[in-house]
Amino acid sequence: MPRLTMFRSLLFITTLSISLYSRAQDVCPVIPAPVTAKSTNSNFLLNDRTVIVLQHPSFRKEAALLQEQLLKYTGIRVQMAAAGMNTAYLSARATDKNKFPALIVLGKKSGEEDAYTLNMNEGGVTIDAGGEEGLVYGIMSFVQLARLSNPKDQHATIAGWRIEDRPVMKWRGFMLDESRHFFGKETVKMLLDQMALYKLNKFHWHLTDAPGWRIEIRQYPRLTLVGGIGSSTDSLAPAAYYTQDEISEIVAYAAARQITVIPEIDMPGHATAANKAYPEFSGGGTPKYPEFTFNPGKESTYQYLTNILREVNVLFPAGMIHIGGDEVSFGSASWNTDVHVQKLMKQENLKSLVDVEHYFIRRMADSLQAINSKVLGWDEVTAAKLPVAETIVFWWRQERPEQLKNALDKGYKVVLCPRFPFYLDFVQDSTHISGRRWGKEFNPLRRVYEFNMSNYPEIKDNNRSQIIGFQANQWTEVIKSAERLHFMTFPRLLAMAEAAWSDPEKKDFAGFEKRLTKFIPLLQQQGLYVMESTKTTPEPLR
Ligand code: TNX
Repeated sequence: MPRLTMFRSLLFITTLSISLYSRAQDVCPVIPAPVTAKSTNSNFLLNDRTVIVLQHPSFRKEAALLQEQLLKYTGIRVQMAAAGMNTAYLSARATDKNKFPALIVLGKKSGEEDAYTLNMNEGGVTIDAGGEEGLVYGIMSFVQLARLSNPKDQHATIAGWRIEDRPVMKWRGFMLDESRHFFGKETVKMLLDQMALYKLNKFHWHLTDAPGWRIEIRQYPRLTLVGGIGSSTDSLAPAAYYTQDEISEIVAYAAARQITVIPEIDMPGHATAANKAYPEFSGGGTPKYPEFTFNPGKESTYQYLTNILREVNVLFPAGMIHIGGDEVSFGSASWNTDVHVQKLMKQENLKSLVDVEHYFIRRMADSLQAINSKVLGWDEVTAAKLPVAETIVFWWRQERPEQLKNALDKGYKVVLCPRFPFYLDFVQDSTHISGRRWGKEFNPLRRVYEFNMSNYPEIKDNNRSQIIGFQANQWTEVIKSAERLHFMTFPRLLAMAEAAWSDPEKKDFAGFEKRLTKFIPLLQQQGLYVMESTKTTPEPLR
């Protein structure tokens, strides 16, 4: 090879490897991808001498969360700084590293509650946030970076980043159905831990449905003692439910992680379990869906359900209750022959069963308004003439885009959770056996990740602000074991988290997949059974 050519190719290889190297350094591994992240070309050493400094007294709870998360995930025991210690130490430390421990400084900055800045270098880490929400998000980014640095023996050398971040969508939700199968509080706490790590902030808890009623109501104890018996796969399974103390424990656990818990008490359909316990309020059903509805024709039903909602509202400080409203037609044919419903129809001049359904939903919405609770419902409630400012509609029927359009035209706020791609009970791979499909369609990781509002012609510049966020729903008719629950939820929930948090313009599936490979072992370390590849991870069938 002539000398010049050799020199050129050497130069080429060197430049190529330098640029590949610096490109690798430029990609911040955090999921969901931050708005901006720049390497600080420095390492932060985290160890047992690291201390946390509070620059704002209201951040004490978050400091405790940071300590707890670092201990849980890295084994490192950081302490709160002794009184009087402050950022002046940072410069003192710069001159004498051995004398002063590195600091993590938690501070406040102006701007949105959920925005944060994370700045890491040799001297220390600062997390500045608009409010408690943003601070927790900054903490979670830092905890992710700490975990990804392979901490060992109470030491972690963490590559430094300067991150400016805030979410695109305000509602980043996950729904769990515990009526079909009951998983219990340890599983729920594990899910809340994962939600927090990936900055999801709304846990929608589907607590009642046909197979079982899962929340203790003191005024009506048979709801759980009788209605709690059974599941989708075993009608005689012993009563399983959450006591009110357990509900409060979980609500507090979520709150510490900036997650709001929204209970769902499904009505007037999906009520079979409740009707087993209190048959006097049943409106009947059909042969396929027996005792499926509450009775909208009896005045006593409204009092009963209002009493239940009043008790539920005390347990959940969210100030919002989801009252379902879905698939009432599965069982409402029985209303045609119910004397109470027939009387109501005459009295209120209701022309059809759907009119009755909407009348019922409106009455329950009135009850919620009277206790200052927002009304949340599936997209069936769109036509019920609910108070626009107090209602959130969950669009789930992807085959009915007109429901999304109606909801937007009427001015409702909307959470997008269409079956495609946000129903996690659909299989994620063509080879999988257990789980839902719709014809040939299902929900692979890529489809969840690539969800983009701009693909929906119903969503336009003038109504986009009504879309408050996205939500993944986990229905559990054929999910019985924790192992299968993990398998069906992860890693797709991380893809949903990034779709909801990050800038849709900057999404890149190949890049996401690459970052995800580093997180799979972290999920596994938490005891989660997660699909790495269809070849290496057998599908748990139940
Ligand atoms: C529809 S989504 C339902 C659920 C089922 C789910 C199964 C919704 C409001 N209703 O009751 O579990 O499909 O994918």
